[in-house]
Amino acid sequence: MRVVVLTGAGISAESGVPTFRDAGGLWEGHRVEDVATPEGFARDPDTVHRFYDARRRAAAQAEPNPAHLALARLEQLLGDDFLIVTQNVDDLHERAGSERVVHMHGDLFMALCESCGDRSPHSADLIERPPCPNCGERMLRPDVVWFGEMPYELDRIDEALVRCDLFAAIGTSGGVYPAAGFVMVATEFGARTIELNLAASEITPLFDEVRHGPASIVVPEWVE
Ligand code: BV8
Repeated sequence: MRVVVLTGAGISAESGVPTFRDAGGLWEGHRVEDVATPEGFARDPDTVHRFYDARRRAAAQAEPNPAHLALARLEQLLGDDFLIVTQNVDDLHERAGSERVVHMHGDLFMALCESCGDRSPHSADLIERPPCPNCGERMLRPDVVWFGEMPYELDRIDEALVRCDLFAAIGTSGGVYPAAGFVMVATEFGARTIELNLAASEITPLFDEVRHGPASIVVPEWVE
């Protein structure tokens, strides 16, 4: 049984990491779409650094919840037949023990150098413009995928979607593509699909089965 699980901000909500919808899509009065874009970063890098520095600090304080831990148990059972594709940029899946995790929208704890392209682990604030460990230039940005940028590892994700027998989406509003379209790819190639979410999402109608409730309850129940 090959299983692919797509996670969104809702799986980390009970760990105290705010979702995009909870913030009402705003940050310091800026629309997230304006802050999480290359144009927003070019226009006002300090605001964007403040946005990500604050989220990195919050994520570092958070702890994995029973939903993250249940998925780590499922990976123990299924091994290479299991894959998490997360839209989240926190590291709670890894801290729960998951190893087979694709961060398609990047990782708060990695920095990308705009000068030499080097990607390196980075957990401190970037607003002070620390030097790139590779080229020394002070051109580091958060290694996250902004709107209009190409998500990471789409080929690997596509291959897993085409081959899987079961596709689950957990804690995502299904408003951002190409992630929101993964359920259609899995369905097209014969997988069964299930959505585990607090409430109906934009893609609920596309799933074979839907279970509503907080992830820390419905995910362990589903895994057991
Ligand atoms: C791309 C990283 C080219 C940074 C993020 C028109 C039509 C279709 C597409 C587009 C279009 N116009 C533009 C596009 C493309 C665009 C897009 O989709 N725009 C949207 C706004 C329409 N997409 C892109 O630009 C992507 N790149 O398209 O490249 C391309 C072309 C073809 C093929 C490949 C590539 C790149 C998008 C990535 C943007 N970066 N994040 C950061 O984190 O700051 S997006 C960010 O928001 C997340 O990563 C996530 O993807 C998205 C939505 O967030 P969710 O995780 O779903 O969270 P949300 O708050 O929305 O919802 C929470 C859910 O949890 C809710 O349903 C709630 O009910 C539930 N919940 C809450 N509490 C709980 C819970 N569930 C369970 N338990 C709980 N306790």
